[in-house]
Amino acid sequence: MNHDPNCIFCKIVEGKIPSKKVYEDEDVLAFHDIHPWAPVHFLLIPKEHVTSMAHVEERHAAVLGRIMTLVPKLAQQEGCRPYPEGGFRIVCNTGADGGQEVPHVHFHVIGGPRPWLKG
Ligand code: DGP
Repeated sequence: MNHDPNCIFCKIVEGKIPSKKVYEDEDVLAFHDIHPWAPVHFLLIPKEHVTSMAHVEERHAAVLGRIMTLVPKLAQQEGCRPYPEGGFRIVCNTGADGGQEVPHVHFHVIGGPRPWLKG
């Protein structure tokens, strides 16, 4: 499993940087974003260091699928109302042009009562 000792999110996985955990299993960690954009805002990451979506390989399919299947359950757990009134966005910023700041692939789950984002 790849690991980058200089990566902020790898340090969160290791517990070297504290985080407010939402969910954890062997391969996945979810924690609150330090700068929330909305009433519900958490990040889902693979524990393995994968730099971005541009670095994803076939062998990551299982963990990425696992992350996607966790989204609705965790979104509701964190305060999103049920579908269809409730909802959320999944955002995965990738690379400089995609606005990615932390180079460890992560999925923002953003939601809660609107208004919180335009468009
Ligand atoms: P992005 O632009 O997609 O790379 O967003 C990275 C997000 O990570 C940003 O919304 C803030 C969050 N973040 C950065 N450093 C930390 C940290 O140390 N702890 C937590 N919980 N979130 C962080």
